[in-house]
Amino acid sequence: MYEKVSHIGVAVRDLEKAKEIFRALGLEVEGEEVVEEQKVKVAFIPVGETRIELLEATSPDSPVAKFIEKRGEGVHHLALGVDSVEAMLEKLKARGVRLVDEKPRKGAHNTLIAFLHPKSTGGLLLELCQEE
Ligand code: CMX
Repeated sequence: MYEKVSHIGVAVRDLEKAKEIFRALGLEVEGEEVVEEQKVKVAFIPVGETRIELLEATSPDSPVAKFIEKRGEGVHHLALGVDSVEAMLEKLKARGVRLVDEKPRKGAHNTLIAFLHPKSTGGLLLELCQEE
């Protein structure tokens, strides 16, 4: 089942600059990590039980680099926490939802993740996220 809004992904050109902006707003930045599989460097900003995830591309063919090139910096995706990504993918596939990932992949901070295609979710990139 869906449990919560896990995080909101925000695409940034420069992670260091973005961290300073959020620190100036009085927020704590933590948990920096490179997620090789997604070609991003991330840092997390906890706000209650939800986090803002800052995303900087680590290569020009990263989905985040392509996104910024096309749309500029800003909100990139919404991640919904689920108890099982695999089970949710099965359910959504059966309902005809277009999946980016047919199988769970490794996300930041020991999570399993999978993306749903924005073309079948009203233009919003949705991520399913399971804490391991
Ligand atoms: N939100 C909404 N729409 C998006 C989008 C996003 N973040 N990224 C791309 N799109 C749209 C594009 O605008 C485009 O729409 P139009 O055809 O109307 O112009 C369409 O999706 C196709 O985009 P594209 O630039 O041609 O890119 P691709 O088809 O190569 O890839 C997508 C699109 C969503 C499949 C790809 O970006 C993807 O696999 N994303 C999931 C992985 C990801 O984003 N990882 C980084 C974050 C990792 C993390 O949180 O750890």
